[in-house]
Amino acid sequence: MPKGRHILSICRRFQRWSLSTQRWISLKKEEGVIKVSDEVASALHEGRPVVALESTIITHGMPHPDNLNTALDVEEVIRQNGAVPATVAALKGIIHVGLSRTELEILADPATSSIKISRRDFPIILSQGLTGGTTVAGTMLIAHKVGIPVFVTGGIGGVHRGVMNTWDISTDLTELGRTPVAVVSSGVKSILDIGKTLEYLETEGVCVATFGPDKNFPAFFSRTSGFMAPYNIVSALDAAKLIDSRNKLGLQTGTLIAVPIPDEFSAEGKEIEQAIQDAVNSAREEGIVGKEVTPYILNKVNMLTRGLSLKSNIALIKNNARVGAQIGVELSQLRF
Ligand code: PSU
Ligand code: MN
Repeated sequence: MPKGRHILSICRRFQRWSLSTQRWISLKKEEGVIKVSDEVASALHEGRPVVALESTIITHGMPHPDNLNTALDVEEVIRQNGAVPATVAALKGIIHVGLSRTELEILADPATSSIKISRRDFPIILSQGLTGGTTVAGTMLIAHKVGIPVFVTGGIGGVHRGVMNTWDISTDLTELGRTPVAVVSSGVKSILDIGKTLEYLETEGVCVATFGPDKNFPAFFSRTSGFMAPYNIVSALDAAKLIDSRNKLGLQTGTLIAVPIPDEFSAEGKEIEQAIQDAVNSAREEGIVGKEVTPYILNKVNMLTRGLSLKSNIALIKNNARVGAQIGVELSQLRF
């Protein structure tokens, strides 16, 4: 081996050792609080790509048994694309990173009493030994603690319509402002105020890029929202370089990569828009507030569209899982 290459290889080995030591030291602090599965732990240790997944979508976002089937399918897509899936959730007060099939079944079971866990909920979950699904914010926070740089979901929370009266702004946005994890999602649902959500992300200093040739920020069910993201990237390698550059500068902000729903599943139609409008109105009329708002609206939209929205939802998450895994693979090759 030429001398230069030899030195490079030693440097990389040192970098890998130092990263896993740092991770080990920080995980020591959380011993007994966070349990990383053997599969995820060894992938992290060896510098292989790992992709985090949220679980509020399982506990509060989809009906049974679609929630379980989708969770299993999404993990499979990530494996097929060369990464290790790490679904995050809390079971009896222990935060799990990487779940067994039985654990996924428990979470997906409507009979399990599950809390929706965002950043503010962790102290109660831990101190009272509770079970629940982590939101985008909750999952980002844990992913970062254990050293997982990429996280895949369907849609993130955002600024709600009617925010002037309710002040309802998802913690997902502030988490993106303070936690260096890349979130791959299909933008935000138009149950939210998409323009204000993008403004808020700008305020939080989050680098937002659409994935594809168009800067039009996707609106979950539809490929375009009419609101422009500041940037677009066209490949998993570009996404990995974006994340890597952010890390090189030591920025502690998240990155949002917005992947439009595949064309054949997109529903620009009036039907979903009308259902969203009706669901937002009935949430207000019924006095739904706080963390109940998003699950209430998601469920109502699904009922009103007779499952049409659920089908699109499942298709886009699987597509995001494919893209997220490819980004994870590219990133692990850049790092080592
Ligand atoms: N949007 C969806 N599906 C979801 C959620 C949002 O289309 O399942 C979930 C995610 O877990 C997200 C959370 O982090 O809802 C946001 O909730 P809130 O608006 O209460 O912050
Ligand atoms: Mn809220």
